[in-house]
Amino acid sequence: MTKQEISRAQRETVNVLLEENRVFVPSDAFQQQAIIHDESIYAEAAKDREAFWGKWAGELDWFKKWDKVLDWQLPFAQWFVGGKLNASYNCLDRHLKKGLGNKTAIFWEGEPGETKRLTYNDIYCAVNKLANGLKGLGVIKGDRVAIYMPMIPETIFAMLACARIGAVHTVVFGGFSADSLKERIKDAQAKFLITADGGYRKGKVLALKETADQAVVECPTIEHVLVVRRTGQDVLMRQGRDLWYHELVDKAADYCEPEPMDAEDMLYILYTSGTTGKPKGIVHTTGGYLTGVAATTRWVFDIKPEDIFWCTADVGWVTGHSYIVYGPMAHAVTQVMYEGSPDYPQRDRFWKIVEKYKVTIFYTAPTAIRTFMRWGTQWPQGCNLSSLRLLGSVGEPINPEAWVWYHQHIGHGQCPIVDTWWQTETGSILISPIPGVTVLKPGSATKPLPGIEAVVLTQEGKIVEKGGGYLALKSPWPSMLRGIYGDNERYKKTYWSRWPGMYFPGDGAKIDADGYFWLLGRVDDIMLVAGHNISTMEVESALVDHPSVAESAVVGITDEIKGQAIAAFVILKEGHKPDSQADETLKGHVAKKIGAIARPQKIIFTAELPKTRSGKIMRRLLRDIAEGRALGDVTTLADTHVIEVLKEKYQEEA
Ligand code: 6R9
Repeated sequence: MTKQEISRAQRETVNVLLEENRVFVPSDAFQQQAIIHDESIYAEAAKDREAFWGKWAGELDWFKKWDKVLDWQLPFAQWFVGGKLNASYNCLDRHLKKGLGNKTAIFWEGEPGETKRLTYNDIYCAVNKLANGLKGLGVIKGDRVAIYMPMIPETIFAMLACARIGAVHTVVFGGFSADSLKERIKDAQAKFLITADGGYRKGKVLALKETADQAVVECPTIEHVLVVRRTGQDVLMRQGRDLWYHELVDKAADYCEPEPMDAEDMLYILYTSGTTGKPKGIVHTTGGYLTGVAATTRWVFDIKPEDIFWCTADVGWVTGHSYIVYGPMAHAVTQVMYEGSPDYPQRDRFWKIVEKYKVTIFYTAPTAIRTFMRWGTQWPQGCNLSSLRLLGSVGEPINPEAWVWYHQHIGHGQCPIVDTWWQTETGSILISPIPGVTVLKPGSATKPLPGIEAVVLTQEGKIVEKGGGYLALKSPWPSMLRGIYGDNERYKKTYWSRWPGMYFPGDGAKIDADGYFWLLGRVDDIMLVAGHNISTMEVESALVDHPSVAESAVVGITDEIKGQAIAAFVILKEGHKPDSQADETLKGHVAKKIGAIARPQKIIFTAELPKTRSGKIMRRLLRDIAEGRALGDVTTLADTHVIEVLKEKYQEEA
């Protein structure tokens, strides 16, 4: 469905339908100013996909143009074969050459409240010096450098400095444990580690260097540890191995020639969030990845030179890589970077930041939106959010209830919301609205972007025209992963073995009569209750639809009669009591919304849910708890305390 298909007369009814969670038409004003404002881009891409991607690759600066757009030896793709470029050059040098050196790149705010404004010139200088410093320590093209840092500008400098000299960065989220860090350093055989003395989170000081030390003792490949002074806390510096960042860059020369990288040279390895099993080192290369993130930054976020963009993700997550560092910086965007948590010192910190910097485009995760809903509207209401013109969501399916709340209370009923589906593996957004073109449906990521061929398949691999099934991608795209680091077999088996020639992302999806995609979460999470497939996400969405529920996580537990029964972990909104009446009400509510088959057998009220740092619920752990098993891998869990509390609670109620 396109805007053109909805007549003006219809449009009024259509906007009323928003109440019923149906559709939202982009306003004429938004459409007129949008970079992409007509749908011909889809047809152009479909007509000749390679030419189309070639055109978007051409928006980057290349030292040498490619000879061939795509070499596809299923499942191994090479994009822009023979082309040479450098990611740091594309994010910095080329802007300076156009006279944008004094443009603000980053408004940074530390959790305790200090601020920094960094221009593209500032970042260019910092990156060049660090690049020279790293070179001086013996880092060469192809070496892996691990980065374990808080959300401070030096994290971006470190990534771009690696890119400048052709070293491969592997960023490990600063909240991960010593074990997670160790596992990733070992898998990547990293020679260098860049970290900080500490960082701030929820008013506390994290002991990053101490954790890094514990990890590095067991990592013989690490030659040097570079330490940024952030908090000034005491840290132990091991002689010969550890160096202060500021001492290294102070001595370094001002200019470092960017390494001409082959389009297919590795840019980074990023370990997936690991909601299931052992983390995989996802490999991204230079030319295709940059093309994908740069193009989607324009299409989806409609970013223009005067925008103030804020992506709240951590840099240690793929969203931070693609939509803080490489996508926005390739376009000389001005953005906000915030170090800490949304409730420090109060629950309006995010809105205070939006107000202060006049953020125009805001990109966050459903888990955060549901938390804001739970905290209540008084927090955003107390701030001026009128600068916002576009909102985004990523990380999980956004339930219609949260979508509408986000639209009304953050987007003052005006901002389109782009629900962006993608993965660490896909590198850039693949299914999403283009806000000046697409009619939105709350809860749907809408349609595959131009140049992306997504389908919904049955288990047997037949295309589903309308209905539920498995999401798959029919053809390669530039920013796709090039493999799992050091494990081609696992790459083939995980992503390419389900149906011939198709990429399987592991997600379930529904397609509706308008060809809109509704993501249903990981297929591992789909429950089989008395012979019916029920997605955890649908039951969660039904629960959150009830006015008393803030958030929920649903899992299937073994049931002798039905095969699986449904257990729901529920967080109530403030002011609601978790009693037996609430229990009955909610069970009845789900039965009414979806059908008796989906009625939860058990509801467990809780104050928190176990999540990864990027906000995904770790259902695997909830299943373990609900079935009384020993807990599996918890290294990617954000807060291990949550699990202990939940276990006690479940045992109490069982
Ligand atoms: C970017 C990111 C990927 C998985 C993905 C899917 C879920 C992400 C979503 C979404 C529904 C969206 N996911 N965005 N589900 N709607 N808009 O999250 O990467 O951490 O690798 O996770 O997240 O299940 O397969 P990553």
